[in-house]
Amino acid sequence: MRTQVAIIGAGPSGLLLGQLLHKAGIEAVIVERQTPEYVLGRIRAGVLEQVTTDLLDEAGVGQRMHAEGLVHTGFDMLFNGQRHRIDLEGLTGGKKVMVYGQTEVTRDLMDARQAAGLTTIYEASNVQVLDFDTKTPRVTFEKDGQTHTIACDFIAGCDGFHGVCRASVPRNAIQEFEKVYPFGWLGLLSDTPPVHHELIYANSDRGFALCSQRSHTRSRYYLQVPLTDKVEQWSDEAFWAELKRRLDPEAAEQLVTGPSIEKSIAPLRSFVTEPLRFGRMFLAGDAGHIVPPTGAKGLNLAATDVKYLSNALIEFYQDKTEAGIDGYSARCLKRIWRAERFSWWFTSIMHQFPDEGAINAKLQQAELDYLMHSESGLRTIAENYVGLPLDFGQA
Ligand code: RFL
Ligand code: PHB
Repeated sequence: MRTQVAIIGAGPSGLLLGQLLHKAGIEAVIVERQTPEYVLGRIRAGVLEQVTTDLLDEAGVGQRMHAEGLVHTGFDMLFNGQRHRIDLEGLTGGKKVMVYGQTEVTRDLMDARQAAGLTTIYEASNVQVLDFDTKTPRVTFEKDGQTHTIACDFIAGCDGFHGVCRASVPRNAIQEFEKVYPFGWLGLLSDTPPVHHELIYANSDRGFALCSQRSHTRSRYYLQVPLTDKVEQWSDEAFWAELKRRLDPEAAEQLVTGPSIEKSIAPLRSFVTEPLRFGRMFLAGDAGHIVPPTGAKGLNLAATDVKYLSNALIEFYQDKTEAGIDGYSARCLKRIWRAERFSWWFTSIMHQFPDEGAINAKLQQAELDYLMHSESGLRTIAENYVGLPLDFGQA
């Protein structure tokens, strides 16, 4: 088989890249190791920046998002027993975010890909990326007991944190920056109305909690838990009881509980790979970087990487210039580090750090109190949360 761009991974990064390239008349094949149902079963991101919703529109898949997604103009921060609203719209000159689940984004992209008759190979095992330091890279994989080869011009590594692309780069050609946090997030999805019409990020002395949502009838909640906790230890009843303890009395009283549809624990990590280009292979999305979910930046960063990459590939094929692919890494990394910094900082002021002593909690309270009473403090949170413009760092 031959194609122009072999995309590894059919998560949001790979699918969006496939769609943007298709719109530009560039051929791509996606190779994914899981089934479509498995990919859709992973409950992850919920908040899309305007840059991301614009990209989904550009890819021609924004219709259902605009019909069913929830536009949010602010969110609440809870600490010291009190809630404070961050007026995103007022503080950023009119910017908003869209609450629309990653599952739905993925489903919309999968449907569009299928409708356009584009090739996605699911359940591919032993995927290998080869010769990406030459002009004739190859991808090999096994399926139905046979080994297949894809010859291509470029490989796009959209295969997430545990993928094969980054792992195939020689160790002396790559630098990795990493911070692992001493806790995880236990997430619960339920068909219950959200406790509040906007998100609540809570710093409590029992640990962080987040009240999010997927629709007016479906809620997503998270609790900070020790890394040693196992999801089996957490009954639904225990989850709801703990969440109530971390909320203010009004929210605790209004919380509607019900059976979980999904429950899982995710570790928290800050991680960046430099560079993101290795000859004719590029890393995009979680394959190249991870942010702790507190700032809701992971999927949004993935979308902007993909936009930069599709622009670079379009320039290569249409304008016969390599300037875009040469600049890909530096262009992405500038934006990535800004989002890494915000996600790390927001995580550090909202969670309990067991090893840092009582002084840490006191300093957090002082910082939060300062931020809530400072116009520039509030603006700092709001402008980072709604996200940077796509052309950030171009001047
Ligand atoms: P994905 O989604 O991990 O997809 C990678 C795909 O590659 C496949 N794959 C392979 N395929 C072939 N061969 C191999 N060897 C392969 N190895 C892996 C995998 O099966 C998979 O299908 O990466 P992608 O596409 O870069 O997307 C990134 C996002 O998923 C991620 O950044 C976000 O989910 C992060 N995130 C959030 N981001 C936001 O922007 N806003 C949020 O509100 C938000 N909340 C979250 C989050 C992530 C979370 N977890 C669980 C880490 C909340 C949570 C709890
Ligand atoms: C979610 O709804 O899953 C979600 C929302 C905001 C975050 C992280 C996750 O910061």
